[in-house]
Amino acid sequence: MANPKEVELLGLWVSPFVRRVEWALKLKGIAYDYIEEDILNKSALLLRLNPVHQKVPVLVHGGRVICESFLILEYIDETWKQSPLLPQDPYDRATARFWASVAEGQLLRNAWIALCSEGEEKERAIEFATEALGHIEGVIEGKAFFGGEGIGYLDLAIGWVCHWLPVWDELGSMKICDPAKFPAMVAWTSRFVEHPVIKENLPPRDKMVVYFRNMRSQIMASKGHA
Ligand SMILES: N[C@@H](CCC(=O)N[C@@H](CS)C(=O)NCC(=O)O)C(=O)O
Repeated sequence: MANPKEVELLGLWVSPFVRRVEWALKLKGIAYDYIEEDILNKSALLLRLNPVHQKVPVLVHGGRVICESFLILEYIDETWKQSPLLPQDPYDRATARFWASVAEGQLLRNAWIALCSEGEEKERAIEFATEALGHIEGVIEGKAFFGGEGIGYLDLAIGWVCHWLPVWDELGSMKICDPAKFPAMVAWTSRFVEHPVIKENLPPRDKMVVYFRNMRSQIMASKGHA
């Protein structure tokens, strides 16, 4: 039988979805083996473990497989109770999940579309992303972290805004996370990246710029943009 304590993570260095899982494991002090995937040449292991989406992150715990980063965060929180990530109160838990889904479905999705598009499509995506960020600004106002005094589930869910969004903003010549419009979010990003677990587990910015610049060029070329 598989060792029930054994934890493995299939990941990709530049993925915000993978990093949020790593942050959770590290905040809780869970040791794990990390396996880097090449998503352009997916391993037989990844295809076997995540045949439905064929994406990282994939967590394997004692031989059992969990896919999808938000579900992995919930699994980690329920399996290792120390340093809880989700709030205890059911209403607060539902609210945290709601905002995580808004941040993913509206902010992240549209920030990515804005990065990889031009003209009207880009403008519309920036508008949707900005609107979502405005709602999220209202949630963080007056708080140190989305989780209250410390980092919680929603901080990890939105954490990509601190390190990925500025790179996308730069490469896409846009300013979705504008300090003049979203001062509370910008203050939160500074607090979030100062946490040692986050600070020590961010991909190098210069490598990210190269990676996303190439990815953007390929996507733009496939859409017929220069
Ligand atoms: N909703 C997924 C998204 C995961 C995702 O998109 N992962 C990317 C890496 S950043 C991937 O594996 N892409 C491979 C592919 O699209 O074929 C999650 O939250 O885990």
